[in-house]
Amino acid sequence: MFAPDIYRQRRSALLSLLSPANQGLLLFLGNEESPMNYRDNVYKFRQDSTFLYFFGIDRPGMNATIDLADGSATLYGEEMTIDHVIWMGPQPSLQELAESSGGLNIATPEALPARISRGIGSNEPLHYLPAYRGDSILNLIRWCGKSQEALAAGVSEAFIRAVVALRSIKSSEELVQLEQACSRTATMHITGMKTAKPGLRESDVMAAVRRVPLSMGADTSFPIICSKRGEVLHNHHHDNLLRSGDLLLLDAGSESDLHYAGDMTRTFPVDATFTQKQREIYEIVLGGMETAFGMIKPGIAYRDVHLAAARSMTEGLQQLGLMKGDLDESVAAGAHGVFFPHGLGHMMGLDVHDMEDLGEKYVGYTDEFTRSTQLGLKSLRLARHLQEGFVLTVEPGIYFIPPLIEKWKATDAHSAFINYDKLEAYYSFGGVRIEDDVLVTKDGYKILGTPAPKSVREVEEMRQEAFS
Ligand SMILES: [Mn+2]
Repeated sequence: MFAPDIYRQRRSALLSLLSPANQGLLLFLGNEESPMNYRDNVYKFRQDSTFLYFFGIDRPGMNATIDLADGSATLYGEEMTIDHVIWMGPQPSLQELAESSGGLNIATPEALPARISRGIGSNEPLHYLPAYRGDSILNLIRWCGKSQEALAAGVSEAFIRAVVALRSIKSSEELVQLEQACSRTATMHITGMKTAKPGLRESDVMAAVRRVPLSMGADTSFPIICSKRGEVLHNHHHDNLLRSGDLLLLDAGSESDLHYAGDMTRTFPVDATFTQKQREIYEIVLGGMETAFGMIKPGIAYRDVHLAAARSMTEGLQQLGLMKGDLDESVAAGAHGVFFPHGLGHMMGLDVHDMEDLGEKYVGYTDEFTRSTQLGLKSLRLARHLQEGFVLTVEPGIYFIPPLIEKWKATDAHSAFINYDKLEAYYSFGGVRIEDDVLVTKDGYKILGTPAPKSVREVEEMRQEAFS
């Protein structure tokens, strides 16, 4: 945990954003253990990130409230009994947890539904965030006596906006965690580059990469994507055999000690060097990334950065003869979407897609931006103007997705901008994505974590190590 003062300060910052304009009770739902196949055989526990942010208590079965009337904060949980101690060893008491969290009242789990129903009885507003786990939703239904639909409609927008405002700006102690997560993440990618070779399976590389955070007492921040079919954007299968001539896409990240995320992608040849075709596409993606870096600073809309990266990659694809026509018209029409069907990046923090549970329309979009329906732009999770202290990903990519190309080709979609007859030669190419994590600074940006090879030369040099 951070020092107790940090949590106290975060709660008082939240209070000053919400009161006195709002009255009532703020409810923070912690996460429960989650069963895999029977109750006691559970997935790895992951605490809710907003709960971690305001309370830091990394234990299942905890909930908390803050009373807007007097600012009092209460932790609800079960005290450890001798039965718990037999199975889990000595654990901190509720009182100790409350003190390490900067001072909280403590109460039994049963006191929470009693407190909520007392509030409902006196028409006190209950402020809660969108629930995303089945047991949290069931608890809310039981405690509030409302349907799931009514509860989903009744989430507190003021609460969401205040949490997003605080969690969006990373403090110095959070940046230490994010640097740690990103450095571990860089080590995962270097390990992947040192491991892959023809004859191994994707799962061999995935296991070597996964070992990095595990050996540091942490775990991944999301399921690893390690695939020679890079054009399948979220491919979680690892059963392909790596062969000479393949390109391997690795999208993986570690958590820090306090569960902050890293999220990087590297794409490299299964051989020691890129083929000419691979290098050409790789350089175009890298150019898109450099274009994006050149623009990142406070005040710029990330939607404009996304479009500039798309323009840079469209220009590269035109030079290669895969695209054609007027550059600006092509970008405006979204013709590049067939190659780059996702967004340039997303916010990152305690969650790899930071605060996605609270709603992208509050996190990545502000009232000035509406979501586009264009392929690619519609998947952009971050459009808003950047501020100093934001942490976000930059992740351009170019993919050759035969079913998508065939679908567009069949209707002559954007045929003024795409040379469909040249694309068949790329149907087995796969895809290239390159991703780094950056902090928006006062006048620019800073890449987080220790460096991982990225230029063609750096990647090929690191790949030599797999063969030596
Ligand atoms: Mn990402």
